[in-house]
Amino acid sequence: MQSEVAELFARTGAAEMPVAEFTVVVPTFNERDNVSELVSRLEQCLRGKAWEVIFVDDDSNDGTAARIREIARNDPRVRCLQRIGRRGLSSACVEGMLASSSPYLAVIDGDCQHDETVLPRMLEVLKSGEADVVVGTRYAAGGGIGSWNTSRAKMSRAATGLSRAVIKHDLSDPMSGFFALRREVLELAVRNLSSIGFKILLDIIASSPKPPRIKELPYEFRNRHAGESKLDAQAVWGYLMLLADKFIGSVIPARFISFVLIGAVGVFVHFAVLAVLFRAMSLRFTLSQAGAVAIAMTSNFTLNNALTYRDMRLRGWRWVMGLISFMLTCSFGALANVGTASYLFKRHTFWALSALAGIVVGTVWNYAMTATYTWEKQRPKSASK
Ligand SMILES: Nc1nc2c(ncn2[C@@H]2O[C@H](COP(=O)(O)OP(=O)(O)OP(=O)(O)O)[C@@H](O)[C@H]2O)c(=O)[nH]1
Ligand SMILES: [Mg+2]
Repeated sequence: MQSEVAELFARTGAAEMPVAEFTVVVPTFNERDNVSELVSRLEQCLRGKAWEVIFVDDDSNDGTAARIREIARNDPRVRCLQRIGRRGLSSACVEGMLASSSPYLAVIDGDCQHDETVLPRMLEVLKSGEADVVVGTRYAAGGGIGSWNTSRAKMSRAATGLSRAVIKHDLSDPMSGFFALRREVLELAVRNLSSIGFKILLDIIASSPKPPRIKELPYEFRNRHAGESKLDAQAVWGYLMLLADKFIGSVIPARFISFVLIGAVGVFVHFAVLAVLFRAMSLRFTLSQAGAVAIAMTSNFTLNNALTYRDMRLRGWRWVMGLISFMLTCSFGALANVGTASYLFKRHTFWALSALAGIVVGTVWNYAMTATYTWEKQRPKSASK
């Protein structure tokens, strides 16, 4: 096989072309004004090394992909992987790494907040065989969180504490988005990855069948070069979903857990609206109940669209079509719920147990059907902004 490959190289002239041994993967969403700056910084700090950079852009609406291609037309070390109708930092990093063939891989943010000058040392550590994964840490001597305010710092500390529940390593910064690893680490973990949310390093470590050897290198977190942060409340939910998936994902899908929790919030919304319409405004009960159902369904749909299905969020008229399909599906779910509960109750099952069985059947139906007909089928074929 090896001689076959060598023969092919000799015939095609590929042997003369430089081949990357270090791929830097950069997830981007609306980072147009950071792209050239990052490429020139990479070019400076990795000069003399066989490197390449793969930007994985989720169809940004600010022209990020076009800017990357403009650079790539003059620099074969630069590539753009553009994903349509998809969102998600973790899945973007995984797909970027899978699109390369280098033995050594790194992930760095596209906004120049990570200190790219650490990359050559990361590569050295990997090549020396000292570690399988090298993590850029903000929480070791020599590192820092830059100008974060106290609430952001507290949030990061709390999230770091929670991460200890899913990984055994005593890492100072398991939430880091800046790291490098040997390809084998990815290959061993890739089929177990959750690929949910922002925390791909944590996902890789928690998904590795045998704990990788990890070394940490400190760096000082910087301010964004340009553009705006994408870290929001939904990213926090994504993190909780990742932890849930790591804990019980092999039994219950994380999306289902999110769907059920949001369903529970819907019950509160329902009662709050009912109290206002029926008690405070003295409307007829049937009318009040119908109003409460409509508002609770709309709020459930909105929350699921923003949190459970963040990576395939519906917008514009697709949002409206999604809401209609969600309401229709959940109405059938309610029928399945009542039907199951009544059937069991008539057969002398304890009333609370009958009701619980109805709720389980209705919820599973709602989840399974809306996953397909509300989100999968309505998924945008073009940009999701
Ligand atoms: N492909 C892709 N990249 C994303 C997505 N969300 C964020 N990113 C990129 O991931 C990197 C980190 O996102 P940031 O918004 O900078 O998050 P952060 O650094 O934790 O937060 P800040 O400190 O506020 O900037 C940036 O390069 C983003 O452009 C996404 O859904 N898809
Ligand atoms: Mg950032």
